[in-house]
Amino acid sequence: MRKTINGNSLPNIPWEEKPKECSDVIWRFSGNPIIDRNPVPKAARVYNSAIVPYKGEFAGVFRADQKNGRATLFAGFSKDAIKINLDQDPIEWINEDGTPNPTSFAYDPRVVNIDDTYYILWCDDMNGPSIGLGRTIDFKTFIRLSNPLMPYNRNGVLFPRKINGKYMLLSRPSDTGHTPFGDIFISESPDLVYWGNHKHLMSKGGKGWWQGTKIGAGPIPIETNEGWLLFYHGVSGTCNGFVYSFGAVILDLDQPSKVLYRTRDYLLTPEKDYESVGFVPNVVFPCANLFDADTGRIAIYYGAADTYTAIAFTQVDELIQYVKNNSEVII
Ligand code: BMA
Repeated sequence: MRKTINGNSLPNIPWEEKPKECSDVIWRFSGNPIIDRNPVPKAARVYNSAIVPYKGEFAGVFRADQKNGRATLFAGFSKDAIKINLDQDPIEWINEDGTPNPTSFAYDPRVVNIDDTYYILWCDDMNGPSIGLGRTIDFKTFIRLSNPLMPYNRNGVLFPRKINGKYMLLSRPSDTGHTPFGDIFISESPDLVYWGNHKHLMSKGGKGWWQGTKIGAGPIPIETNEGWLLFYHGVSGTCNGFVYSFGAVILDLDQPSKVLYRTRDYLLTPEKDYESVGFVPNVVFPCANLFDADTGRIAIYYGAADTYTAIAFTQVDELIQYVKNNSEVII
């Protein structure tokens, strides 16, 4: 039988079958949250983080807010992608020539493996929020590259391969604060240095109030035979502040600037205590997914309440069917 996901088999990703009483297409890991407060002395809260397969096990780049409140990135390793061994100290970024090039703040990392290199994108400080880009091959030495786009911008997500000979980048132009607006755009580059052919990809809003204020790309898109499957967060404004939920969209494989299907309703919204109580209540913010092409299992890693790291599961065929059947495409 033809597999739906075009990717590697990864039978060792975390997985739990859907509970019998669950009628949703996404369900939470019973061991959530997987990272509690203060996991190492310098990290107070670890959330909105990225994990990838690495040498038969897993490695990642984790957002940790330190005890001075500043957001920083830490590397971490894991045998099972559940128990994370976080480094004791933040990543020390260097330039290509080895000179130090520290970040003043860094948050919401995404990591993508292209050929032998792992590229990291994060929200960087370039006289205000912008998209940072760096690379590593071993999660020990981290090299900073030039910022792909002008500030102000957040939620940079790179596709896992070139499409029609170009690297493709999703982003969400923003402001310097907590940004009360925002759509997703797509840009392309031949070399990860020069970016252009910028296009608007999708708007906030539609019937779904859950995504009425702003949206932003989440984990690295998954290549399926129905298109690129991308989880994204959607934000609604309430009397009590923003609420972050997430949904999914399917983009055309050869022309990813074309939206084929998009969830009308959220897939996951803050409901559990670890999602609705914390440093910033009512936030689920996905930044990574692990998947097994053989079984179609997907484990989504999301930050909860800007305090914890959690996992949710879905199965690709069931999810794609759901998105197609419950779609509202808002360009
Ligand atoms: C966004 C980002 C995320 C955070 C969210 C909720 O602007 O800063 O890191 O999870 O706000 O506070």
